[in-house]
Amino acid sequence: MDPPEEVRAQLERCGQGHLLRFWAELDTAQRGALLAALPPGLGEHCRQAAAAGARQRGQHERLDGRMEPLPPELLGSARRSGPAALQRWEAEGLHQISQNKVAVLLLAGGQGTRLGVSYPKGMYNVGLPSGKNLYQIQAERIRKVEQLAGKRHHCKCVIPWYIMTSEFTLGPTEEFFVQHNYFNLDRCNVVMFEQRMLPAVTFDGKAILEEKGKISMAPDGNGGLYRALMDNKILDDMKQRGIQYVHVYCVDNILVKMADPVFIGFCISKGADCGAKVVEKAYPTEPVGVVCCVDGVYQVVEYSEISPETAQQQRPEGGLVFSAGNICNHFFTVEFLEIVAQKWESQLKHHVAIKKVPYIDKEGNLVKPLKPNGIKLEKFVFDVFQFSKNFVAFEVLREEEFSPLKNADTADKNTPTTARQALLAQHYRWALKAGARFVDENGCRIPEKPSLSGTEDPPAVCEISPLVSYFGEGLEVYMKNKEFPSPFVLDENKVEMLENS
Ligand code: UD2
Repeated sequence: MDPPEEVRAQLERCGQGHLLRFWAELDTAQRGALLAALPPGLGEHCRQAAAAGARQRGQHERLDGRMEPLPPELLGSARRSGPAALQRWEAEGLHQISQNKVAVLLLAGGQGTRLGVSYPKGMYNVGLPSGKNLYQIQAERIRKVEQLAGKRHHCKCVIPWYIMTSEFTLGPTEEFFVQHNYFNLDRCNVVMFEQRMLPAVTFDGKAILEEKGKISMAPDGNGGLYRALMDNKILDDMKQRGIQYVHVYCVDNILVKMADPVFIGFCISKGADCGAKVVEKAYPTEPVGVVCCVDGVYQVVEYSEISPETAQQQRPEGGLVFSAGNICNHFFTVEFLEIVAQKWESQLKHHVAIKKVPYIDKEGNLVKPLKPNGIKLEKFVFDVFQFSKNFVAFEVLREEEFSPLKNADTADKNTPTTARQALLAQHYRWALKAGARFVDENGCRIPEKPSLSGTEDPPAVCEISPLVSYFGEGLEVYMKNKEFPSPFVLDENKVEMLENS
């Protein structure tokens, strides 16, 4: 059987006739699947990708001369603010949570290529004593902060969890949540939806076949969020539930404060429609975007798009000029998301990623290229900051809030080991602050090390379940002046035992 004549003619016209090269070898199902997968606007997409790729390989768009750091009045800070302000923001955040006006939205459509696992990153277990994976930690933090807000305001409240997945991650993520009984969340409050995919394209503008009957597709970037919100009627769902504020975050930060009341309260108290959490950048080439102004408009310049010279610029008093490191934790009002989705989504720019894309050559062999051969276009979630009427940024302490899992343990940064260390260092600090003491297997006191950095092993291993404490609060009652072995896991069962002891 020949492909429908008009399809062949259409593909030939837009320079994509090669996609039917192996038609004769495909069975009926494969033929059907190939035709069904031909995306609308394929020719235009391939033209755009090749042009963008050529521009990028020539030179990055030069933003350097146009970049300015964030004005200080726009940058709130957990470090520089006194306890009264922090408590005020936290109270505001908890109040909004208790009113069921806050949701969290996870960006989980990425492929996790750098970590090198074939399953979604959220399922990863970094080797904590409890064996918890990232999804479980996040789910338990949601439950705890719901509890804190409910207790303070004498009510029961819900933080819906929206999870954006892609063709690669939806199936396994759903299955994982079912297997784990949705980590004891009510499953009607966990809403998974899918982002779109785009074809990978060669430098000369041809869509790439990864199998004889299959085009190589990749998710359209975490900025695909805005299209996906519309495609899946997620904003309608939010409005039906009365949600007004959304905390958007990326999957791999083991220290993420889910629905962080302080951040949410800060943004609301400033009347912001859009906000970004930042940490001070650790070193010039750290792979985090910088939040800054370009031509007077707030935006993030991604680590792959900033020049080394600009990244290295120093302030006269010391420290980097562009130091506001994006940690992919954003605040949006639902109203702002609606305006973006309806009015601005189509104007979001495509960023170019040049990648090694496996392909089927003319003879029908699968080739794994050693050099980059393909262009993937992606939108970025933060590219909507420019449309904000009132943008704010909020600086938090790295050791308390940011330790991303990006690479396998063969790398020296952002690995399972560094993520585990960061979490255990934090919990050790919390335990010491609550008055705990640790002893070794002979009952001897383990010398304390209160000023522990996030990148070394604490002298005693103590993991605190998020179901017991969200951010170090309420631990004195279980830990003050008590001795604990190392390793020690403070979970709900232990809490019960300690209460009865
Ligand atoms: C992201 C930020 C970067 C910095 C860093 C901190 C973007 C574009 N860049 O860089 O500025 O803050 O994180 O850790 O936000 N994702 C999707 N769909 C996609 C692609 C990615 O949902 O098509 C998700 C992915 O699953 C992850 C998040 O977006 O949760 C960030 O993706 P990444 O890890 O590839 O981003 P990275 O580290 O390059």
